[in-house]
Amino acid sequence: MDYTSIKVERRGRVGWMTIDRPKALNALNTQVLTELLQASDAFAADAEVGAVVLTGSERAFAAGADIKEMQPFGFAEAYLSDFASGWDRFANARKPMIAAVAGYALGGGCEVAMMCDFIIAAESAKFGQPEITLGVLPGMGGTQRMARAIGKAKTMDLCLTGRMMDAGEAERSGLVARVVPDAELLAEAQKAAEIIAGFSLPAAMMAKEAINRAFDTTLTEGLRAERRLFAAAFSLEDQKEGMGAFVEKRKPNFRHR
Ligand code: CO8
Repeated sequence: MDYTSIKVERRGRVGWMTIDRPKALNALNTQVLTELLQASDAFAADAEVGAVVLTGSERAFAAGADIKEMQPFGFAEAYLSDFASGWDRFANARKPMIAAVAGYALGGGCEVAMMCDFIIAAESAKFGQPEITLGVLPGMGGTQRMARAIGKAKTMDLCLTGRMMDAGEAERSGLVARVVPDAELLAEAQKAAEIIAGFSLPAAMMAKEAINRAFDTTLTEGLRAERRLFAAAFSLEDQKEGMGAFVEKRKPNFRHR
């Protein structure tokens, strides 16, 4: 597939997707979604890829869903377009995925960053759910993922006032895993992704699956799920290799990397 709205490349064992609509501050239209799904599927199928990074530009990760595309919609178009279900598919990618955010991550942009497993933010990053200023509300999971990530108080604040949160506040509130200087963002994301990609891929995917259970089930069920996955990990060759290497005081060489 020829990509026109994103850039796709592999840097070692890390798959990179860069949203590339500079004139619209990387607004997320149907084409961006289609291409991200295509790239994500390709990385899922590529045994050489152990982790994925999603990023935008220095000015904007993404300034939201494309307002110009949505503006003429009535209820029927919004309902039938089923735009959100494509994003659900994107969010369900199974390999670890990091969002590297500089500049604006607003509305759908913030929501897509939250679909990733964790966010590394540049100091310039600004997060917000400004849909209220457009007469609507978040529609790609913002009210749900943000409330789970940072709690009710700040989610209500951001969604009801439409204000933006800078990188420091985002880190303090737990939305963001790390904040780094802008010039170091991409290198930091690559480094983190390389570390993940160096481990056993099934173990990393199982850890991701277990953590995600925390967001949609009870503690008892979540603990059960974790225990089952933990026991299953002992059927992996990589468990033999990882624990064997520790005992033998050498570096592990995971087979399923
Ligand atoms: N959609 C379309 N175009 C956009 C968007 C957007 N979200 N954001 C910016 N652009 C365009 C501008 O229209 C402008 O284009 P042009 O040059 O042709 O006029 C260009 O990008 C540059 O933008 P600005 O001139 O506005 O740049 P500024 O530096 O002055 O301002 C801001 C930057 C503050 C980021 C400003 O652009 C802004 O407020 N953008 C909109 C932010 C926003 O409201 N985002 C939420 C959108 S709604 C949403 O995401 C809902 C998600 C749920 C969808 C669910 C579907 C099922």
